[in-house]
Amino acid sequence: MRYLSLVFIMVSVMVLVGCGGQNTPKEDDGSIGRDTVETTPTEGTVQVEAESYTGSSSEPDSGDVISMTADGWLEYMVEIPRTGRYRVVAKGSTTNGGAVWVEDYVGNKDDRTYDITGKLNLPADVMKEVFIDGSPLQAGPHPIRVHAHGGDVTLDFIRFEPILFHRDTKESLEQNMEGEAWELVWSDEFEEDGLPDTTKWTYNVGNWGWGNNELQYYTNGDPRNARIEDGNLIIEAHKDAEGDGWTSARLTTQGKTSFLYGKIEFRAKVPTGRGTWSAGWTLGDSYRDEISWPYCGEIDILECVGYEIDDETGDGINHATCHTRAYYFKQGNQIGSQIEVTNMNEEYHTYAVEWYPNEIRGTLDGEHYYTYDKTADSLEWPFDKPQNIIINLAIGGGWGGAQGIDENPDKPKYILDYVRVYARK
Ligand SMILES: [Ca+2]
Ligand SMILES: [Ca+2]
Repeated sequence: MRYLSLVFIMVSVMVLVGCGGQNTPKEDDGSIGRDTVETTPTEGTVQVEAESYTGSSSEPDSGDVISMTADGWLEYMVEIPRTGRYRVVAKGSTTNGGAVWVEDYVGNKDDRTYDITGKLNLPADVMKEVFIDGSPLQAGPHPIRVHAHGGDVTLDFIRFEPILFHRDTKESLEQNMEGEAWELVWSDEFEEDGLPDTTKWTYNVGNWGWGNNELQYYTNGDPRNARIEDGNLIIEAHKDAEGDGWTSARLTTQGKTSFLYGKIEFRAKVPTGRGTWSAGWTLGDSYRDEISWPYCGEIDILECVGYEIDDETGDGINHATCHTRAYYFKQGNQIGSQIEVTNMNEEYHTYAVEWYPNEIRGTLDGEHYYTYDKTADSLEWPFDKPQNIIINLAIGGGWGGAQGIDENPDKPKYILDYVRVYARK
């Protein structure tokens, strides 16, 4: 669901900020939730002093803090000890509304700009720690650039604290795709009330913008944002009354089960409302951090934005897209199709792909409307390796927020009856 319109739109966003704190990363399903920061110092934290820069946009002062004007930057080489999701903490201040953001893999061969934090809004005048959660970083050297944005900033340090180490996916299912009939091989029917089944799903947690300047904080096991009710998984976005911004949920099979080939189905209703961005999709199991993408491949199966859905009738549009290194937004050549969907807000529809060894076919309620069949090499066809299933409801971002966000939204609900994977037999 990512990146589609970044080339056209850069939306400046407010991210959630707060006081810093260290926390304990977990090996299993757990990662910290928004309100559950633990205080145990942890292995794997890396702090980079502002004054130890290896490059800069201008000649800064010496001292143990560094000042930059808006659009200034400082460069560092950061050695990340272990692959995982990180909290990124900045200690600094601003006199005029400045923020910082962190660019990863400066000088990468694909000439891309990897924003791995979104804006960290600094406090006025007093030096204080602010942070965002969830930035993906793989073990190894990271040439980073800390950019000032929107005002003058003074920076003391940047710190990377692991909140969840990478887990290998334990089970990979390869589906036979020859034969007439379909046979169910994996599903979640969402039949048992309560939290989602953690033998099937893990949470992606945080508010780093998710590569799209999205607004929401994805929570960890918060039933307000993800719960099973009356046979459905409900992913519900909330706007915090205290002005802390949005929360929502993103569930992935990464770390549990990955899939190679098969028919993947989402039976769902999606929310209306400007700013919502619902998705059911897959991401290559080789994803570790932003430089993995789009080499790892991505298949967007259910993808729709609220401003394309009529608030009255619920009629809207679904988009199916494959992203690969050969065909993606940077070249402006990603391959997708769209289809009109009747009352997608209040009626269930079945959004699916049939993923064969040489072709991916998108269907809506069984009607074929999309084909991706570029298979010349791994840049065109990374789809000979397993993918994880992801379901999420984003708010704002380059595409979802392109026409603004409703001022007084109801709680947008993305309702899934089931997710199923079939093989042929
Ligand atoms: Ca310092
Ligand atoms: Ca169900």
